Amino acid sequence: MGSADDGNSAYGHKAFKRSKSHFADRVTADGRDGWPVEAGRYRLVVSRACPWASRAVISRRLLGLEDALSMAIADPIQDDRSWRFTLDPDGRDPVLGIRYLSEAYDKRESDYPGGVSVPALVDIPSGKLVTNDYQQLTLDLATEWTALHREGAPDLYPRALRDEIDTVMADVYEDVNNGVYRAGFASGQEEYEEACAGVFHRLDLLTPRLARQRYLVGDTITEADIRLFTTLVRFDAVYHGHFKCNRWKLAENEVLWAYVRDLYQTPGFGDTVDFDHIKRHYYQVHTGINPTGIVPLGPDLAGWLTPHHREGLGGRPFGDGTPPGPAPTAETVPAHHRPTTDQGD
Ligand SMILES: N[C@@H](CCC(=O)N[C@@H](CS)C(=O)NCC(=O)O)C(=O)O
Repeated sequence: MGSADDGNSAYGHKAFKRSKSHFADRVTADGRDGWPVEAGRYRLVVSRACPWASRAVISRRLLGLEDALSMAIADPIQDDRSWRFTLDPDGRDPVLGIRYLSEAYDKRESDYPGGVSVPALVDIPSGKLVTNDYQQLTLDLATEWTALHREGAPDLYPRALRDEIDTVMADVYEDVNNGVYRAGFASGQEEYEEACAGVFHRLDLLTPRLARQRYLVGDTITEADIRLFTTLVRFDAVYHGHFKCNRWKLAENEVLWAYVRDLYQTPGFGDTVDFDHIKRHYYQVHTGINPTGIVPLGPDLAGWLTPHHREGLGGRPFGDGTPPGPAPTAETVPAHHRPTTDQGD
């Protein structure tokens, strides 16, 4: 698979190192890289298992870009040709007409030798990959795609708060988003201990901050919350066990557990989360660290829907905007892949 976080290749005897996105063209309002923002032109290819792709999935929902930017959901289990569209009829993405995401990479650069990763933005007319730069992708959805945002879309990267958002995100990336991977794929005790300690050190620092304020920066949801959420929502399901980040479970930290439940219950966050894809991907694909491929039954998901009582902290989730409507029917996460209420839904 030659992947960035693939359990079989990413951790040899060297420290885990995340490979850089190779294609970093940007889709912008002025089209300066040759890729102008245009409704219906691009396809966002994701795996619901992947935390980096999930950032884009959430941003797209919050900003109401579903009609303008369609989405392909890959099978959570890659094969030796990487991400594939085996969830679709005939195993082909119905819009791009391809069976493997690598076909879009190859169209962009023939015999592309690097890893194939999600999220990926693909130009529908040419079938070519435009970018797999997940760090820039969500910032561009927030700031370059504004002409196509829904009415009431929040400002996820407000100009006045960018320095603070960038600072928080840099620490969260290093210690938390990527820290869990460094712990999980560590090939030595010392490397593991350093990464695992870093994860909890950062979470310990974030806890008093999030005890005082509802969101990470300012009083509304921003890009910083999206990036922390995508790791926290996976924490007890995969990082605690599979990646050995087990000083405590998120559900044992009253503040962070309430924070992540608050976001989970906010339209555009929890409705993108597929716990089945998350668990099967990590436990079945990383055979280097889970050779049996056995997927654990727990944890119990019912807690995700319990009251979080964070409204008392103030804050306006969408600022002057409004929450997004429900996810398009075709993109609804199956009921047995998410927590359900006792009444059934
Ligand atoms: N590789 C990307 C980050 C995105 C990423 O690592 N995605 C993972 C899934 S969570 C992926 O697609 N890995 C390739 C694979 O597993 O085949 C980068 O660092 O620029």
